[in-house]
Amino acid sequence: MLPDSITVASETLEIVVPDDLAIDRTQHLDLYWYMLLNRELEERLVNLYRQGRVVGGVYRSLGQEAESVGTAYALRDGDYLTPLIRNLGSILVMGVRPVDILKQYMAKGTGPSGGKDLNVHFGDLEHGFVGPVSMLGDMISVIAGVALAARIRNEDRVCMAYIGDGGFSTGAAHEGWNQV
Ligand SMILES: Cc1ncc(C[n+]2csc(CCOP(=O)(O)OP(=O)(O)O)c2C)c(N)n1
Repeated sequence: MLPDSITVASETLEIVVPDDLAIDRTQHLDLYWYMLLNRELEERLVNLYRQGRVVGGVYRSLGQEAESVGTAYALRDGDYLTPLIRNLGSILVMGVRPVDILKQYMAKGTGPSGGKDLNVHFGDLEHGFVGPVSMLGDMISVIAGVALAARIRNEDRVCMAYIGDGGFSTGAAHEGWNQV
């Protein structure tokens, strides 16, 4: 459960969660379960990488699991997200199976991209997961396009992309913000 207050630089701040935003015990456990799954799966991927069984790299989200899991968990059916390399937790929440993620990282022909691409570079639109391309920043424009399509069709959808400070500094990301 959330604490009632936190202390920052010797100042105590009260935490107030409006009733309609509060999450119940089952949801807390769900969130914790996904964060644990995120961590455990990444640990296994790192071990497989050390054994030379992962093609490409494993980008860790150690200590950042809550960011991926919490944001994806807040989406509804029909919303879309596009992850970055450290957002394995998000696609787990969207319903992608761990076994498919393992096959993808190991470039198996039976994996989601048929062994043609690596790590989180695959998509699953049925689960609201728009597959990312490698170029940092480019997915901001892509997700802006997905949001624009929803607006034109009068569909009530949240469309979410993740970005790091490196990606943030690309021209494509700024072109993307300006489309929204
Ligand atoms: C345009 C572009 N340049 C370089 C890369 C190689 N690359 C992949 S991840 C990465 C680091 C990304 O940093 P940041 O956006 O800050 O995300 P963080 O690592 O902090 O999660 C780089 C340079 C790339 N994919 N695209």
